[in-house]
Amino acid sequence: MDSNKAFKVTIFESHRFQLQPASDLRHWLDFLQDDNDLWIIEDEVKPEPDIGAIGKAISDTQGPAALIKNVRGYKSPLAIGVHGAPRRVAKALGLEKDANNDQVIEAWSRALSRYPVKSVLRSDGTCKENIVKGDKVNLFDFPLHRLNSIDGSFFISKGCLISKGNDNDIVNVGIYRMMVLGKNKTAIMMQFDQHAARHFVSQEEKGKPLQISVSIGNEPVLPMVAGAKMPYEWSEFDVAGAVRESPYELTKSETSDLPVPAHAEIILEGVIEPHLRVFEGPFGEFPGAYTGYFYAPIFTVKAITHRDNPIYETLYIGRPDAEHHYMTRHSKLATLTNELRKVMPKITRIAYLKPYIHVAVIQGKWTHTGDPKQAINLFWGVSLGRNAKITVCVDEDVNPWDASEVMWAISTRVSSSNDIFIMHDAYQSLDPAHISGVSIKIGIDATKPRPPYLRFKPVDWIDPPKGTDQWIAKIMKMKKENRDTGVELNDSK
Ligand SMILES: Cc1cc2nc3c(=O)[nH]c(=O)nc-3n(C[C@H](O)[C@H](O)[C@H](O)COP(=O)(O)O)c2cc1C
Ligand SMILES: [Mn+2]
Repeated sequence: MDSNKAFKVTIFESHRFQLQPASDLRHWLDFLQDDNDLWIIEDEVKPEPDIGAIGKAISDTQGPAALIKNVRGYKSPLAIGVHGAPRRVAKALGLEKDANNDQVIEAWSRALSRYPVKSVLRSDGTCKENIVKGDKVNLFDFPLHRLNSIDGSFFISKGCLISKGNDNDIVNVGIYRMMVLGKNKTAIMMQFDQHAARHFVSQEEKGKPLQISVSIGNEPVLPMVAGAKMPYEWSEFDVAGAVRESPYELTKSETSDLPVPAHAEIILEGVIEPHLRVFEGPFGEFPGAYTGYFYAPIFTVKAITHRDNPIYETLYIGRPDAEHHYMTRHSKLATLTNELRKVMPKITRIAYLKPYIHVAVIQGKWTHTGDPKQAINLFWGVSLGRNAKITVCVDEDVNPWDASEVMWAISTRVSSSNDIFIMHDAYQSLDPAHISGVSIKIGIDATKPRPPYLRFKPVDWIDPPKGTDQWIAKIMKMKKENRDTGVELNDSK
């Protein structure tokens, strides 16, 4: 690992790591190497199908992260699988490698309660070691590839997109797939309710382009935050600072005022043009199927800055569970739990069953028979609740992370068809069962039956007052005798 020596900055011992998170990707790879969790591939690797196949193999086996030093036809090394195993996600949070799901979520909850740890703006940054502008911009300088064989072009899959709509907006960071259209152009697929999409639409309505920067090759916390959903008013940089318990170091972009991670491997800068769209796709997505075409806006890259010998980072996306499921499931659950508990404090835990993200389980200290249904409807209405197609509610004696316990609850506590309900016309543009972008959600109340305790009797139907029939007969008789009663009687009687 000769040239890799150049990457070495400091080596942390595991116990110190909790105090000093990795400052950049190289630093993190060094730590993984020392922890026997990095696979350095010296042999030449073909961009296709090897990069995708290596990423898929790491996700399937929860193997080590890979640093591929020699991609055929390219100069830059490539990292894949950095978040491709649960133990690396735990380590990136400064936890023990065998931390369980509840411990990881607890760590996220503590981190979110520390928000904000304000980022700091430096005048310099290693991401500026090389600055390429204008005609010299060439995305093909980096080892682009298709992860899956029917992908419509090369996709940049692990870029953290930084944007700010109006002046008073916060700086947002989110992960968005970018389909390469040429040496300085990509399409960007943004589902309409995403924060970057809001920024874009706010500018497009004024006929203005949206300035963006995209950070590729980051220390491991930022992608976990950028791929989850934080409140709109929060900056993901200040969340990453809260997770790391140290301010995120940023520096200014070359072509705009947007801040970017000072020690990222590669930064792409440019604009998303207003009122311009292109067909984007197909792309092998996280449910394990290709999405068709989207009509997506276009990113024109005006400048690229990068470190010397930049490491291009990517991840494998495909049939679950893959790297991005490991990377974001806990951060997503921590924010979802926060959102739901604000309305329903009786919710105790929220979990995903394998395959992660598609099946969610909400555990609660329910007191009213309608509580679980309300919780499921809430879940469907908040940020990334839409990702789960099936949502199950369970009681406190069921471990929501254990599929067999959840199945037991379903088979013994679902008491009638009322306990299984469907929301039609749900938004989920990536559901392969509903390529139109209109999906369904299935809710299952697998909790013990409880009385609707606010009523004194289960059902209180209103009976007609005593004697009503006799008065009806009287009126009918008057009608028959053609006497004007001032009352229209129902002809069918
Ligand atoms: C690897 C990966 C790729 C993603 N690609 C997209 C994408 O192409 N379009 C999209 O709308 N969301 C995509 N997401 C989901 C968003 O990153 C996620 O919903 C996030 O909350 C968006 O953040 P924001 O709303 O703060 O911008 C992706 C997530 C990951 C982890
Ligand atoms: Mn956001």
